[in-house]
Amino acid sequence: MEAGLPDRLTRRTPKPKTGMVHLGPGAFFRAFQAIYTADAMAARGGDWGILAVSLKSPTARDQLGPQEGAFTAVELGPQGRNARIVESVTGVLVAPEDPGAVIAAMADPGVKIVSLTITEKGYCHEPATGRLNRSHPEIVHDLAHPDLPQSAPGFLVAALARRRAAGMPPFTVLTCDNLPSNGHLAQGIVIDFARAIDPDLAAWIAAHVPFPATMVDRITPATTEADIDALAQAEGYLDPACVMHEPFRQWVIEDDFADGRPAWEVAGAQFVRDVEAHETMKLRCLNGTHSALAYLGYLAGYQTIAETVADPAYAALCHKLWHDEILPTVPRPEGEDLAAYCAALLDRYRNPGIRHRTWQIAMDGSQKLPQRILGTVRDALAAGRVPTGLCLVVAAWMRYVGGIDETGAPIDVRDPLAGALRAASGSADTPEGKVAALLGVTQVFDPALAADTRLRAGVTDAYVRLAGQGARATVAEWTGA
Ligand code: CS2
Repeated sequence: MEAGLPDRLTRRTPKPKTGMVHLGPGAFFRAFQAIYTADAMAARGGDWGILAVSLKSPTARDQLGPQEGAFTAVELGPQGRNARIVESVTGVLVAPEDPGAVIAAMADPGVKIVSLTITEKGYCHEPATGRLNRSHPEIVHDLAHPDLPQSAPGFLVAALARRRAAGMPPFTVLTCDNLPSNGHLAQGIVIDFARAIDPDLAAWIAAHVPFPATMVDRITPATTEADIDALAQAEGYLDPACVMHEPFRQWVIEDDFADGRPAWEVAGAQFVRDVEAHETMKLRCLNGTHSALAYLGYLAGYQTIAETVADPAYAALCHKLWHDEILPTVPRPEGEDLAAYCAALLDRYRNPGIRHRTWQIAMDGSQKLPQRILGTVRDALAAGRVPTGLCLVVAAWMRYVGGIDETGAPIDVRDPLAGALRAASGSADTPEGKVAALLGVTQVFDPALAADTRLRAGVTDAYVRLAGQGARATVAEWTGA
């Protein structure tokens, strides 16, 4: 050890046997599924250790590997912090280093579940339609080289093909990303991919592989160097794999598994027959306003969600969006009180311990807008209402992807379509022209919605206001705050 540097966190308990492979071992997975699984195994046992697979970078392996999968989860509540060590992860593979090892791990008979937190873009789908994007570069590659995949659909199909060929039962595919009907969406993508290489395999997947839907919820900002330093100060060890999260967690799961599952219910997971209503509530109420605060907050110069909602105009924005535009489109899930749900959301956003950057949430808007904002817009228009607040959010996203902020500084736009969006925005000089060009991006806006003159007029009007007076004044004007 170098003088002054604390020792690295070390594993304290023996590794459990691996029963799950997880694709996408980022902060959210660690703060969520890894904890639920650790709690389930602590209460009920079971061989449900998780082999984590990073599809892109070696970061997760470099963080978790030297700690044999152990990491610290720090709960940050209004009352203070509470750290615990989580030991449900058994190892980390880096897929590009050895795709064959990943397929072999997924095809291991001890593995009953393959779970995913790969973010929206990891599904390689068309956000506007939910179908596999056959011209996505990774899909083009994987269809040409099915044994050396790069994408999540490619790995799932390769491993399922291996199991089928060996006469083994399939695993359950458990998607834990913020997408509508996420199980159904993942199933459609996997089957589309399989059909392109082997129609019999596609039929076997359709008949035998469960894809339960889930709703996942826990606010988990990206870990920063400052978080790692603060943990080292507080606990006396170094843990670059640590995660910071809010106290709240909610996991709603459709109980449809091929070959067993951890007793996640002991940790509070809700097993229900119909997840859809929960998912719609969460995507539209939470993620919808999160994205609203991200774009409108970022443009106004706010760094974090807590900072943004400390401005009364932005708290009023959330209330008005929920009450006037979002809740009228949301069916009440069993056991939920929608007004209480939204009130609790604002408290969660206000949590001073959580530094969730507007820039982080603004990322990948092209993949997020359809299910967070545009579905609500479509339902409101169909009911004869023009959702002017959500039109303002769409306009703020358009300003954001234009790439220049209100002070004239460049915005670091992270989005798989960043180049195309920037080009669309730059293709016209007037607000009308820019809005029309961006509404023409069919990966995001389905053509029927984009052609709605009420939407076009609402977004254009909001864009003019944003460009003329800035985001803060426009939000204050809209809310009357
Ligand atoms: C956020 C979500 O980054 C984002 O886009 O809206 O990650 C959000 O924090 C989670 O869905 C909360 O469960």
